[in-house]
Amino acid sequence: MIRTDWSLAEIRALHDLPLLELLFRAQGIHREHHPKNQVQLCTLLSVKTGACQEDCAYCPQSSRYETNVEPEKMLDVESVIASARRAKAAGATRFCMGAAWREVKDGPHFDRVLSMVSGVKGLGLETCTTLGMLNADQAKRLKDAGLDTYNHNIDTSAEYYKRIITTRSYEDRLTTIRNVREAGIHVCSGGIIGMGESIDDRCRMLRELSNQPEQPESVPINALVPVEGTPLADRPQVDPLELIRMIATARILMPKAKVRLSAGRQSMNREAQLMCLMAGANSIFYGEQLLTTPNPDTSFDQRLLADAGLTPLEPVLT
Ligand code: SAM
Ligand code: DTB
Ligand code: SF4
Repeated sequence: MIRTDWSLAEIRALHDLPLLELLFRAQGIHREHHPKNQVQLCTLLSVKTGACQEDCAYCPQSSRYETNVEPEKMLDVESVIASARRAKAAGATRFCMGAAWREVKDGPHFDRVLSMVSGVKGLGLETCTTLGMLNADQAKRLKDAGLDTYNHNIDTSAEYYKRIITTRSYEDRLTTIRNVREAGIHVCSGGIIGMGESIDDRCRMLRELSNQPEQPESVPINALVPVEGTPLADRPQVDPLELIRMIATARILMPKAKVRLSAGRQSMNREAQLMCLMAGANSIFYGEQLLTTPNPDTSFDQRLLADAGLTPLEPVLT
């Protein structure tokens, strides 16, 4: 039932369907595989901000660009658990911790992340981390600490990737994803639209994700948040209809995955956000901040859910 042999032409044909046809098909598949009228609330926290050596062109945390992100020392375990407790009290069921690292290095910082994971898990929240590249042993240690999911995006197509990041390869990314998979951790992998890539690049990215031997459990679709000082600062805002098409196509290709309406909601109206949910998105980021950029207020999202008759999804712990 789950196909992992999609061709670019097939994906492009889905992507380019008349929008209402695409939405209709995506919503049908969504209803077969996911509870209706539910949305998962996920809160993000940057546990180590800025001063990153990498050159990811979209990222305000790279030390190579002059942005308004102030590098910060890594947070301590107690303050992360306190944030997670607040997120839970506000209604989140998943807590994602991010670090501005190229890769995980063994040592006290990684040990601290492991304690953060166990602590957050202990609150009854789903845990997710995004820490850069990971080897097999590190993946296993995260699993043992109670990690449910690891986020590592492929970001775009293999071809366009080289225009966005030069300091680590597409193949490196796929290796990390394999290490995560082999450790028995759920894979969260997706990408960004609005970086100047073509529609075929977007479809190639979806082909890479959906043709993995085991499709990712979680697929974040981000609209670029253009940040002053980064090479992509002047990119125009993504047209929400393009984001809706991406989400719907991802939903059809990966029926069981949680497709996540991720960065970029701040510049979208409520109707567009609801269309993303109708297209098959399962979750939103919930809380005033993503990692370093703003996200809608929790009160805005609570209203959105209430007005649309949506309920927050209950946590599923592995
Ligand atoms: N440093 C780790 C890494 O790069 O793997 C983890 C954190 S990194 C910020 C996680 C993901 O956030 C990136 O792969 C990218 O897809 C997304 N991201 C970063 N900056 C973004 C932006 N300005 N707009 C949209 N998505 C962004
Ligand atoms: C993902 O795909 N999107 C999130 C999460 N994974 C870690 C990050 C979005 C970051 C947006 C820019 C910022 O706030 O720094
Ligand atoms: Fe560093 Fe991650 Fe930002 Fe790239 S995306 S510059 S690796 S924090």
